[in-house]
Amino acid sequence: MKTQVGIIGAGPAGLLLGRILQAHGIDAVVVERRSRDYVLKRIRAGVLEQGTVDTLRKYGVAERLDREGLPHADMKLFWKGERHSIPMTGEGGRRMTTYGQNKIVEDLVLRREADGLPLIFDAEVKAIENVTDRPVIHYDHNGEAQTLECDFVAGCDGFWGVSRKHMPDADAHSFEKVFPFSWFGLLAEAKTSTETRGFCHSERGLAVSSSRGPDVSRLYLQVPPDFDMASMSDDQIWDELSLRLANQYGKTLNRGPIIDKAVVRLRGFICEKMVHGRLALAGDACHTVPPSGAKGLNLAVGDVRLLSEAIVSLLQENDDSKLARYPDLALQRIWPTVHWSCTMSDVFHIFPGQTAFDTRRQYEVLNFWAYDETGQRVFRENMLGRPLPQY
Ligand code: RFL
Repeated sequence: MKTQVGIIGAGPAGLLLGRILQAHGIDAVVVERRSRDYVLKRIRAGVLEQGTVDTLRKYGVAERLDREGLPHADMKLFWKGERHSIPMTGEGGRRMTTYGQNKIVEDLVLRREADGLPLIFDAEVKAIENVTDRPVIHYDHNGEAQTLECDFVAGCDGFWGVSRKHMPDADAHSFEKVFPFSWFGLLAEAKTSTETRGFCHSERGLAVSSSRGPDVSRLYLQVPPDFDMASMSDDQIWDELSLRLANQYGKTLNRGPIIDKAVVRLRGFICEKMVHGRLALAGDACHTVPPSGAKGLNLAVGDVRLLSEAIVSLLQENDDSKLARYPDLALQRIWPTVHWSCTMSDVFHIFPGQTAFDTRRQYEVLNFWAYDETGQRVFRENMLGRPLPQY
């Protein structure tokens, strides 16, 4: 098989890239390791920056988002038994919107299928050959080895993908911090009350409560790095969430059946080597943020906006100057955003060996964000997200 752009990975980055290239008349084939069912059901991010919402609107995949997305007027932070609300509307009405990543992925998959464009599930990419000239993607599909010849390859295959391995000296250009804890993510059929929704610093460890719809809650608990999900019953999970999020505030959590559970290790990671010949990386393939900043999906969308422009120039005008600038421009947004996500992690979690002195320092940062005008602005601007650099 032949195409102009081979896209590895049907996450938000790969699917959106396919959609933008389609709008510019460029052919692409998306190759995805997992099954269609798995990809559509995978629960992950849910907090969208305005730039992400605007991008999805611009490319005609925001009809359901406009109907079902929940805008945030504020963000609540809890600590030391007190609750504080930080107004979240920025200049020009910029705001954050809650809408599940699984729904974005579904909207993009259904759109691509309706347009009759190639999207191959259950197809694991094993290697990319001839990256500097005319790349060939080698993948396995239905037990058979297949090839896809391309003019360009976009590695949108997430943190554990194969694309980054084809960047020369990727390790020498990579920077990583692994945090000494994990998040236990839960999806529950339970109404999220506005009173318990927010980010909570607790001496028992972080807890987060957010909403994914009128009757669905998304909840997180800080847990040890080697946490075994089977070690807690659903009642124990709700009891722990209540202890951290509700009891000391005189509130009660709405409980309901837990329909999804996952444990994710927190890490910050950036690979600055994002382009080599006719291969470029985007999204989690070249950076991972701890989920505490709710930024991973938003960063992926920013990368894809920049990369798609570079690919259009390369393939339609034979101009590779934008591709050469893509990493530097994208990193102008990636580094401060990864820094912010790590700062949120530093402030809200209890670290091994943490002293009362360390906890009081965390309170000081929270005081600054909640009560100081400059601190509120710092918090709001970081949560609302950075503008996309322009070529
Ligand atoms: P993805 O979504 O990981 O997609 C990569 C795809 O590539 C496929 N793949 C391969 N396909 C073919 N051959 C191979 N060899 C392949 N290897 C891998 C994978 O199966 C997959 O389908 O990366 P992408 O597109 O870059 O998107 C990134 C986002 O998914 C990620 O940054 C966010 O989910 C991060 N994140 C959050 N981001 C936000 O903006 N807001 C949030 O509120 C938020 N919360 C979260 C999060 C991530 C979490 N976890 C589970 C990591 C909460 C959690 C718990």
